[in-house]
Amino acid sequence: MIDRRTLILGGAALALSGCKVFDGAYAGDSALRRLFASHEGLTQTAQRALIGNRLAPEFSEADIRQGQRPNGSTDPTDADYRRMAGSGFRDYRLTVAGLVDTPQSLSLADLTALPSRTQITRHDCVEGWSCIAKWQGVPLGTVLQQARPKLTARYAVFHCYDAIERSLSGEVFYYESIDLIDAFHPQTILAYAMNGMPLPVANGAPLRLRVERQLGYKMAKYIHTIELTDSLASFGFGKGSYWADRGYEWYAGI
Ligand SMILES: Nc1nc2c(c(=O)[nH]1)N[C@H]1C(S)=C(S)[C@@H](COP(=O)(O)O)O[C@H]1N2
Ligand SMILES: [Mo]
Repeated sequence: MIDRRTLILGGAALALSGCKVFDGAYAGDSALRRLFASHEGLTQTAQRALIGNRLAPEFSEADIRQGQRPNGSTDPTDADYRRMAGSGFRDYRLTVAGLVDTPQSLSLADLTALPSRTQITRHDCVEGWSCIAKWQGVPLGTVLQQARPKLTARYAVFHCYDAIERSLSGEVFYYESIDLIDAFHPQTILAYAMNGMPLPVANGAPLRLRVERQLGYKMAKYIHTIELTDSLASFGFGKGSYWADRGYEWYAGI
């Protein structure tokens, strides 16, 4: 199972790698990947117990070797989205709804007026590449606190502007979810800036999630609504995550 050597080697590889298309430690077939990201490795509960509430590693400016590689949707075609993007997201509103006492509708100006956090972290995509970038945004916990979650709330579901799939039965818009432990983690932010610039459209403008201890697909881009819920059963095929509903892990811990 997990021997000390694997963990130490994994840690060293993490510290050394920059932004590479293929990174040894997290390549699709590596031992570390299998250990941390598969059913054969650890159950979600054991994984949680192992990593606890630790912080994800943070890096220095010198570790940023290239721009964040855009992946998944990179240019939503939704008409409302296009209109907002055309005017610098002046009319953008983030809705916070569901199991909250005071639902919110926040402009970008509202969000950027809140205390922000900046972190240089490594994004690991399940496809086997990683990138280090600097992210600035408002802690998700701050925004959720303003909405006053009800005691029954257990998950935050993110609804996005991009149709990731189109078929005869209609469009499927990207959706993701995390539990409130991760939602209130200090490094979990709603990012509006990347590498010192406003978040580009390709990377999720105007607002995307950073949940640093999980894989890239958890980090919803193009967020318009955050919905608090006590159950994921009614979202997508029941897992509340576009990719988890299609076979990936819901808890994509790294
Ligand atoms: N709304 C939305 N969020 C998304 C995706 C997407 O297609 N749509 N792709 C996910 C995946 S698989 C990855 S690796 C990251 C990519 O983020 P980036 O484009 O900033 O690199 O966004 C994630 N969040
Ligand atoms: Mo990804």
